[in-house]
Amino acid sequence: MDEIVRLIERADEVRKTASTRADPHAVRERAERLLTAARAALERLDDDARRLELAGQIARRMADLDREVLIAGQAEAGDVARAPTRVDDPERVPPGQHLTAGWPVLHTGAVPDLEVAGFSFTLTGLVERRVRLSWQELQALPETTITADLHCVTGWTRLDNTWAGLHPRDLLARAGVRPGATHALVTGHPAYSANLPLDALLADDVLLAWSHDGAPLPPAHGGPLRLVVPARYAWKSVKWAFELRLLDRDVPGYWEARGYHNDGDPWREQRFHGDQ
Ligand SMILES: Nc1nc2c(c(=O)[nH]1)N[C@H]1C(S)=C(S)[C@@H](COP(=O)(O)O)O[C@H]1N2
Ligand SMILES: [Mo]
Repeated sequence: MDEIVRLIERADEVRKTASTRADPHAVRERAERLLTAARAALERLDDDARRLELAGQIARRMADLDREVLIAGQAEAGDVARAPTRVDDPERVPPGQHLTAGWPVLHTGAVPDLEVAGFSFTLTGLVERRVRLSWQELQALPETTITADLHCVTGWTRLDNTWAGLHPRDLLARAGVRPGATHALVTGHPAYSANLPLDALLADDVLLAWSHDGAPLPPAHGGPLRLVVPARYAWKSVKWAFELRLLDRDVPGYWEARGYHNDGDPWREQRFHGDQ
């Protein structure tokens, strides 16, 4: 544990030198290596509460490093229409967020190669019937369209995204919700997940989206199918989603188990474990 704290402190010291050094890129890489080592060392920690606390400290710093890169503009996607970068009502933008015209691509691992021909989506857990739907069967369900803002925990917000796809309510109508279901875990390729209370999953503006601004959802952004949860930071919007599991308890997803906030409400700035 001392080793982890030391690695985090060293990463902070390295980052402090960034403004005085000629090569900020090298500084960033060194800090990232130290934090990656700290994250790896977490696996050996038995104390769950302490592990989550340290994971939160690491995740916060990693997101800061990402924010610096994203602000430098390296991740402005070129192949989508520009989103607005001005608002009449400043209240529309959650605290600590800035507007991006492009659409950064963010995920762990590589973009999976998914053909719609072999794609299926499974409803499981506390459902009346476990159901697996092919792409063709999904297309036959009623389509819903929403327009919503997307807020990433690294600090960018993309306004006015129009998504089309399936509302979880219409999917769950096929499987039936068993009494006792209180939470949901949505899983995406290759090994990613996010948790939500069932109420939050069933909110009107949540979607399993297959299109964005009128075009099929690009693979890099989660095509063929991704979850969209506008009222939470974007890490809950699972890309390449293939399973919805209903549960009678809250099971943390990929980032929630690695130091991100369990709820992730951008209006309350619930970014990392330890925030309110
Ligand atoms: N399957 C999967 N979905 C994912 C992620 C991931 O690593 N894997 N990253 C999440 C995070 S942290 C963010 S910010 C958004 C980014 O979505 P975008 O690349 O379309 O902007 O995807 C989320 N969904
Ligand atoms: Mo993210």
